[in-house]
Amino acid sequence: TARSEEARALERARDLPNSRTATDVDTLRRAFADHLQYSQGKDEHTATALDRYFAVAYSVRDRMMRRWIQTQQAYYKQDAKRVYYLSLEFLMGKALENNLLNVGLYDGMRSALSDLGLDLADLLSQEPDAGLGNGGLGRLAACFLDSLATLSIPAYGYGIRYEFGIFDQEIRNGYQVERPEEWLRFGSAWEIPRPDATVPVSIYGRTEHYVDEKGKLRVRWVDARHVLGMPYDVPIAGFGNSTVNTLRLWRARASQELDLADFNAGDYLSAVEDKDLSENISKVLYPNDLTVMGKELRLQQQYFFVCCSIHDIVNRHLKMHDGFGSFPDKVAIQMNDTHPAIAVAELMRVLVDEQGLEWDEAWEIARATFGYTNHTLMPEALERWSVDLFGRVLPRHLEIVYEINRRFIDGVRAERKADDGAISRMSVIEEGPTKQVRMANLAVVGSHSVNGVAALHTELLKRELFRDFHALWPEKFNNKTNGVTPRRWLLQANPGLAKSITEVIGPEWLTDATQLRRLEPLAEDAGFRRLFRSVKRDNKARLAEIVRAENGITLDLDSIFDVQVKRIHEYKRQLLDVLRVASEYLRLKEDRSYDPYPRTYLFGGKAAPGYAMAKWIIKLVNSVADVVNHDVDVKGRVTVAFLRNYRVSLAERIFPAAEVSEQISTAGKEASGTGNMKFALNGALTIGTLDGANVEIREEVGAENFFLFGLTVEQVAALKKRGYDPWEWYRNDRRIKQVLDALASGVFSPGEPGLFRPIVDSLLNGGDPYLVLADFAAYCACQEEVEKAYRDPEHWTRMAILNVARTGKFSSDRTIREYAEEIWNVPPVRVG
Ligand code: B1H
Ligand code: IMP
Repeated sequence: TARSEEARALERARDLPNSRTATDVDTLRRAFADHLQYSQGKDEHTATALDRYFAVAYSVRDRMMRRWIQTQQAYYKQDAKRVYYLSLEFLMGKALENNLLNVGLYDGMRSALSDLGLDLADLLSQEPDAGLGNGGLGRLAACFLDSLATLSIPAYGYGIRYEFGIFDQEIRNGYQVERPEEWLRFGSAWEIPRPDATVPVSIYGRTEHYVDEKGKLRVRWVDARHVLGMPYDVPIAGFGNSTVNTLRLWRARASQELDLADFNAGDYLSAVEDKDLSENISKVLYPNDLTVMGKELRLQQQYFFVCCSIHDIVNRHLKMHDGFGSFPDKVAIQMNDTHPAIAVAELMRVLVDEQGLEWDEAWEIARATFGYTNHTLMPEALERWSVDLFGRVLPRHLEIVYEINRRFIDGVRAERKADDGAISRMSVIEEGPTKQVRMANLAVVGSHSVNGVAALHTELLKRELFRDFHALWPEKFNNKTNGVTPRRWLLQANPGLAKSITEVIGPEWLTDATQLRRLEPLAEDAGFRRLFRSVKRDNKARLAEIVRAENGITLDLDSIFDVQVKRIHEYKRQLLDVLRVASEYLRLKEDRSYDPYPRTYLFGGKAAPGYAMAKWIIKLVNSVADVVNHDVDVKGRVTVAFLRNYRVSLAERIFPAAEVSEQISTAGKEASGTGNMKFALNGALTIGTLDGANVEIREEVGAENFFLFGLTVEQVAALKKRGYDPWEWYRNDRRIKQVLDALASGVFSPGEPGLFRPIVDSLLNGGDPYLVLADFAAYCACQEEVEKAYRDPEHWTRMAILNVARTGKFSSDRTIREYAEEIWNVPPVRVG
């Protein structure tokens, strides 16, 4: 009752009319001044732009706090079912502008600052990107958080608070150089440490089987090393509602009491030195996109964040419920790829070893709770851990995985549901010279739902990677086509277009993107087309400023902005793009009458530091740029620029300025793509293959508003089966021969003739696994169609407007609604 008295008094105090957090312009200005003074300790003589940024950020954060607490209380009061999104990556980018827009403070804050002679945009640029992810998978998680909050779904993101996010990419002499990204150097305005909610984590050690007081056989994990997980909470505000959800990121801390106490007094200094070892777990994001690194530290990262998260989830549940009967009715856990798949074994360990449940009961709960999203069919991304390593780091989990597998296989055998071949393919343990734990199989066996991320991808999952599982459990498999948040990727990134849209169809599209369809008739409105073009031109000018500052290149705003930005990977075929650009250059040189429409080719993306071919591709783009941009014969008809350090905040400048979107992966390789959606939503036309979500984008926008080329999945398979010989294409296609010969002879590497041999070699002698040469001619022909279309600006603008109007399906709101209804069974909880 002392507590409830406090609760009532606190509530009364909180609910007093609070002038401190009012949202009128005068109060916002006062808040800014106060934070500059009281939080930053600065005055007008000493304040830096960064101080001013912090003052704005804290002013906004203050205005999110009430809603945050209210939201969390509403979830408790209603005993709501919650969704937990477990992901090793959250590629959030900057938060301030997004928060200003979502909570409706943007205009007010801008006025408040402009009265002080400050430009909000200057302050926004001070914030570092939170780059806690590699690419599409991590950014998808970030878009999902925005949609979850906007749809009022009780949700939590769980991940790692990496001290170093994705590296900062520099280009030196055309080569990628990686530098550590110290995004926390000046502290983050958005995270709140919660040391009180720290969780102990065990690793290593061994298991001990024993008989408990009731005579039951049980297992405990002993002689383990201990690490602590300290949570940092980040508020995630919905757009236009009062929901504020939580992104909880775990930081590894040395465990003082548990381990340091073991040292003798004389070892004090080395004990403190050893702190570093455990704190390494949350030090750095692994910078590989789509390739696993079988590193022990990576497994530690996976287990560390899963252990902390499961502990948190179970505790929150037990706070309101006795036991686990209702657990799956109150908890849904989604695994973002297999990186958190150890959660299946961890929940089993907690339920069986710690909570004393029977195996069968625990297993039913686990299966009903977990869902698994697969993001790729690429074999190099399939996670496998050697039984040896796995058992050393997680001895108890290895036993549990074996037990899960034994029961699974016994069940399938008993019911005669699969033959021996299928059983060995489905086994969670891969037999062979070195036994491996297959994380994808663990995730499938331990989940009630397995989904792919685009229609084509899901079909291929069912047909290929998970063929046997699909035959066994067809009902488990489903598709959830990816989406992107229209708040960040249209409203925030492209305010000019957003404003024009809202002026004609009203603001409903912001929370119901299908409303964009109402723009369709405007494609026939010459005035709207003019407006649309002028917005695009402004966006091109904004991007050109960046390119001038970064690359020292002046772009022609009348040229076609043709863009390929994404992680560098052979299957994404940046090579196809740059080889064609090089080929265009050679054609210009040999045929003085060739007069293509001026085009600017923009590239951007990071290569995994150990991915040699990807790094060669970056060097090639820069070398082609050097040669082409400086050749007077080209006369500005072809311009090439590689934009360094592609990241969320740069992407926000690029998509709105793009006119041609390059989505040219080898058919069957890109699970979905989400950049493709951001381009289309911003009125770029796609040149693309029938891959990933391109298929659905084309369906939505109409085949006549999409530039399709290239082999289909079936044709790729047929060609490979027949025996693909790239040399044939080399001999039979003059343009291919010409460009590869030029590359091999050093036309694009003056002074270093053999430099690009590795690229030529991988295409001709390495078998060209991604069929760059096989699709080259079709790609070139399609690019001619693009050019022809662009020469008719009215027609082009019509197509571009229809792309915007018809990409509403690719809002992550639609995606999340489908997850919530079809996988999680979680209804919204309205707050306030
Ligand atoms: C995607 C990854 C990925 N698929 C392993 N798989 C990683 C795999 O650090 N690792 O080990 C990191 C990332 N990322 C991407 O997911 C797909 O390639 C895209 O096509 C898709 O759009 C995106 C979101 O679903
Ligand atoms: P958590 O979700 O358990 O981390 O708690 C976060 C917030 O939920 C707290 O700050 C409270 O606002 C709210 N909350 C936690 N426990 C209770 C409760 O027992 N009743 C009502 N609200 C609660």
